[in-house]
Amino acid sequence: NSAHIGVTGLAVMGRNLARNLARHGHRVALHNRSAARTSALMAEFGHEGAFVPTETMEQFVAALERPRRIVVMVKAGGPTDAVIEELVPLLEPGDIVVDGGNAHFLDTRRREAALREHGLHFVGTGISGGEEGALEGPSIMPGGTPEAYAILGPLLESIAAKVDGRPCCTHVGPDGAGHFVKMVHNGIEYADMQLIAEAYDLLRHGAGRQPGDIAQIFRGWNEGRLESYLIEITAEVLGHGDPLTGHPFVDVVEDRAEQKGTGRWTVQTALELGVPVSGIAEAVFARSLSGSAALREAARGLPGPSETWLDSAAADRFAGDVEQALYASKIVAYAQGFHQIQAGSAEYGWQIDRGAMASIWRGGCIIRARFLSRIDAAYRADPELPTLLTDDHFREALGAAQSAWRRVVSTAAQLGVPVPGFSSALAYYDALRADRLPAALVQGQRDFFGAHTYRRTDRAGSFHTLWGGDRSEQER
Ligand code: NBP
Repeated sequence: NSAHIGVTGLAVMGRNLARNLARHGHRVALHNRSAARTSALMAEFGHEGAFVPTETMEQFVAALERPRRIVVMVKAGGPTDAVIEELVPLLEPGDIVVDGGNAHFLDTRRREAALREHGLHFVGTGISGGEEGALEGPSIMPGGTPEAYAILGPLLESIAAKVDGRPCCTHVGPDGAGHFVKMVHNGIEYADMQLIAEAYDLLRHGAGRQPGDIAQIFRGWNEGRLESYLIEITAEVLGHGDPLTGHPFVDVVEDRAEQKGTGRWTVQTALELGVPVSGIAEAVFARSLSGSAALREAARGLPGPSETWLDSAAADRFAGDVEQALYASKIVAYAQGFHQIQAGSAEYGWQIDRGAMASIWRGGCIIRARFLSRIDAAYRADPELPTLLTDDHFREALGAAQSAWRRVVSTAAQLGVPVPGFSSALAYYDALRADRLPAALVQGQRDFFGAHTYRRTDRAGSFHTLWGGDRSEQER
């Protein structure tokens, strides 16, 4: 009567994953550092399925069929290492340790290499969907070896969200690939949330709409191509009234956005890889700016434009323009995220199938959206697509949206509404499609002050101009 799988770490995520596994007919061994969580789970939900509660790590390991499948669901960082250290001496070659926490992919690479030395599989696994997703069906992004996936995959697929009958779970690639993709997922989530927030801000402080009306506009958008979990919950939040004051909820919440750090990791990693994820970076910076209380207080009186509202006819047309700008900017944000996956995959030799990532994000996770089927289709049509922007569907959508997009960004600038997400997305679009970039001038400046050399458009080799001398050109 051995358990099929074990979960150690039974806080909100681990507890719900264990229940999800049990509900799908798997016998689940349970363990937590403090036994109180295990007994609480048994008392409340023990009737939901076949659980094997254990109190010590030895009992937990002994309760599992071999090769053992152990999901570690503890606080990321030191606690994960502590649990691994405790587990490893108790395991046997071929056993599989799954880290379902939000680990940094470089930690996952380190742990995978260390466990491989012991003949153990280490499967760093991104799990998105929060508390509810863990119970009802998350999007699951497992890394590690194909051998481990062959043994583990069917269980994970059974508890993942399903879209069109397909599980939102697939083997992402070796070692840290799963946690890398989860990280980029979160980065895209930051960008998407920022863009939606900017759309709200424009409708509120440009077009003068009230939160309840904007909620209606978002509900309408959620019937179309923008249909997504984030748009849906935005309408819910905007439509909510504060029970205490009767004011719109959004007006009584402090306007300082917090972060746990995965967006920052995405940007830091992108900087290392040299991938321009400007939309994700702007979203992370926008949260930092919102939290810069002293700066904002000091700057409050700075002059703004004299014109601060659209007239009513323009305001009526504006919502349609904002929808176009939001869709176009969203395409850019996802294009940047998928570029980062491509670059990470190339750097670490992961061979990540980008279409499959779009496919497993269609359900269960925070960025789930109708739109992701389009991305899946784009990569199925051309697995080597250099950027999503040039896929036929997205090219057409961007072409159709661009004049509205430009009107929205220029209106925002005129009215003084900050739209770093919309405007950086448009700048990225215009920069990528430009025939010539002013980077040529930057190269000239670098050569002038630092003799950093430049390449010519008409000849091979590196060159330096004697700026301080007769301005002749030398080949370097
Ligand atoms: P927490 O991140 O709050 O971690 C609490 C768990 O870690 C408890 O079981 C606790 O045991 C255990 N733990 C700690 Br803290 N230090 C330990 C140690 N030194 N040795 C053994 N166990 C230790 O739990 P969570 O919110 O369920 O999240 C679990 C993981 O899933 C995290 O990595 C999180 O980033 C990730 N994640 C969370 C979400 C979400 O929406 N919450 C979504 C996706 C991923 P104790 O009970 O004895 O204190």
